[in-house]
Amino acid sequence: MSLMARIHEGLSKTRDKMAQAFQAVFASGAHRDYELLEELLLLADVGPGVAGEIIARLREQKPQDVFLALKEELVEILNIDGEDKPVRIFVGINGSGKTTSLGKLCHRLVGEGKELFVIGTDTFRAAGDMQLEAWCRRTGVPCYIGKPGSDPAAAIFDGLSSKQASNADIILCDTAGRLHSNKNLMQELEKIMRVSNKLRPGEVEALLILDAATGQNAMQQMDIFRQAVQPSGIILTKLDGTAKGGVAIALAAKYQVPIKYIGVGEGLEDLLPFSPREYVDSLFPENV
Ligand SMILES: Nc1nc2c(ncn2[C@@H]2O[C@H](COP(=O)(O)OP(=O)(O)OP(=O)(O)O)[C@@H](O)[C@H]2O)c(=O)[nH]1
Ligand SMILES: [Mg+2]
Repeated sequence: MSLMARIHEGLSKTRDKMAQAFQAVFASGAHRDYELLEELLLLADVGPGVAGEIIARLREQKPQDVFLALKEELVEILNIDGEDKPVRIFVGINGSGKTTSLGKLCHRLVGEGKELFVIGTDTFRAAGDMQLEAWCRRTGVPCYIGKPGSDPAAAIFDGLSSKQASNADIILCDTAGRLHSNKNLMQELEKIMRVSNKLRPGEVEALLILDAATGQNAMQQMDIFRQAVQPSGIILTKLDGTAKGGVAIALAAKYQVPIKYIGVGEGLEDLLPFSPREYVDSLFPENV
C-alpha cells in the first residue's frame, strides 16, 4: 500500500464523521457555506478558537472555491519546519504510545540504514522494560535498559556514556509515562533532559507523544510538557481509532511545533512520516 493510501486509511474515522455531517447537511437541502465548514472543523476537534480564526480568514479572502481555500489554509498551518536531533527523548502521559512509537520508529530507521541505539529509563515498572526490550529484539536494535529501581537520570547518563551510544547515528530514549499534574515526575523529566544536554550539547530533543483520541486535552498536555522540556516535535498516535484527527491543526496553530510522525495502528509498519498535504487530503471526504 502506498504511503498516501495508508495515511488515508489511518484517518478514515475522522473522515467518515465529517462525511456523515456533509451528507446530513446536503440531505436537509442546505448549501455549503462558511458555517458548515466551521462545523466540520469543530467535529474533527480542530477546536473553537482555531476553527473560528480559519473561517474568519476565509471570509475575508472570499475565494472562488471555498473548500480548496480551506484545505490550503490547513496545509499552511501544518507546514512547520523543524530539524531532527540525534538524541530523541520520548515523553508523554501514561499510555500515550511512547514505547510502541519508539519501537515502530526503530523499524523505520533501521530500514533507512541508520545505526540506532535505544535507552530505557522506565526503571520503576518491569513490564515497561520488557516491552521495550521486546521491540528492540524484534527490530534488531541494541539497547541499554536502566537497572530496576534506579534513578532514570542515572540510567540515561549510563546509556549515553556507553560506547554503543557514541557509535550510533540516532539514539532513542524511552521514559516512563507521567501525568502532567505530577510535579515530581515532571521535575524528573527536566533532570533527564539536563543530563542528556550536558553529555550531548545541542544534540538532544524531546518528542511529545500525544494520543489523538484525547482530542482537545492534548493541548493541556502540550502546555505542561512545554514548560518542563520544550518538545521540538510531536508524534500523534492512535489516529486509526479516533475521529479527532483535526487536533493536529489545533496543536500546530497554537504551538508551531512540527508533527513528525503519526501512529495509525499497533503494528511495526504503523508509524508514518507526517506530510501536511496528505494529512489534509485524508481528513476530508471526497466529492464534497
Ligand atoms: N490503535 C493504535 N494503538 C496504538 C498506537 N500507538 C500505541 N498504541 C497502543 O496503545 C497502548 C499503549 O502504548 P504504549 O506504547 O505502551 O504507551 P506508553 O506511552 O509507552 O505507556 P506507558 O509507558 O505506560 O506510559 C498499547 O496497547 C499500544 O499498542 C496507534 O497508533 N494505534
Ligand atoms: Mg511505555
